[in-house]
Amino acid sequence: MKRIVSIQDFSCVGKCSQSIALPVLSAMGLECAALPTVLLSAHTAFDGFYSRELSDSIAPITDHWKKLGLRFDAIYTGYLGSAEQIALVERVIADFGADGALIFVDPVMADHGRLYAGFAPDFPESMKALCRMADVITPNVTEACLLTGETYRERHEEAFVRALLEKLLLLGAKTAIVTGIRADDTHMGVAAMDRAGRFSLHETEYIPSVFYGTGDLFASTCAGALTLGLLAEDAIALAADYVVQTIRATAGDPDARWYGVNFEQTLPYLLKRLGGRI
Ligand code: PXL
Repeated sequence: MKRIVSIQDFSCVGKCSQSIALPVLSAMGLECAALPTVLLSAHTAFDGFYSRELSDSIAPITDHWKKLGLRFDAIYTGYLGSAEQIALVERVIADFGADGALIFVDPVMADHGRLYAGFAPDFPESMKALCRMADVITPNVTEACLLTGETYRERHEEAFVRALLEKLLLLGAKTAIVTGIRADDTHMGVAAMDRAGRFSLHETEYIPSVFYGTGDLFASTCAGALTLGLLAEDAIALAADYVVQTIRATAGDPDARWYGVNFEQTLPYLLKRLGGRI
């Protein structure tokens, strides 16, 4: 059984980060270890949330893992609280990524053209350094623009997407994946490019509503699929389709929570799509 470590915050309420990664990756047949970076009473969409960075715990936890001789097939990073935390996570990657683990970095920091609240303007510079250590990076369009210096825009024709991916690859990853591509009013897309220039674009129906945690759901599923050995083009299609199924289920649920998506209900879809790969 393959083992992946998910490095991101733990929000006690609200579905994002670890509370998506753990169940999704476990359902995909992977052993999922968790390194929580920040502890929040609820994710940042809730007013008045309590938040505490767990930076002091990172080295003691990983030192113990080193003593145990633990190794990981994949290291997956998501939301990190500060530039200091990024530096600590770089150490974890240097320590545990040396023997061929897949390094998957979701540079969570922004959406809809803006940095998330709480991040300093120079945070993208630190995130760039983490991306340089990755095999695979999965920014959304806003994050990709912040990482490459491109100007953010609302519509993304293929030439723009290709140029963005080429610039992202210059950061050093083997495969760059960009999510949240809007070529027109009715589609949402995700595109991947590797260093050999292999390009794939997967489009799904655009459902016009904003749901929290869909980026984390995409990244967790994609990281899991790549760890299981799927090709990038198959991993992005699987993850994007699962997210759309989940948004559809959530949008159709009169009892849906405003703070997250009903990914629990659509896990059977994900498992069916994975078929015998687990
Ligand atoms: O979904 C990304 C994310 C992860 N973790 C926390 C967040 C967010 C997005 O806002 O607030 C705590």
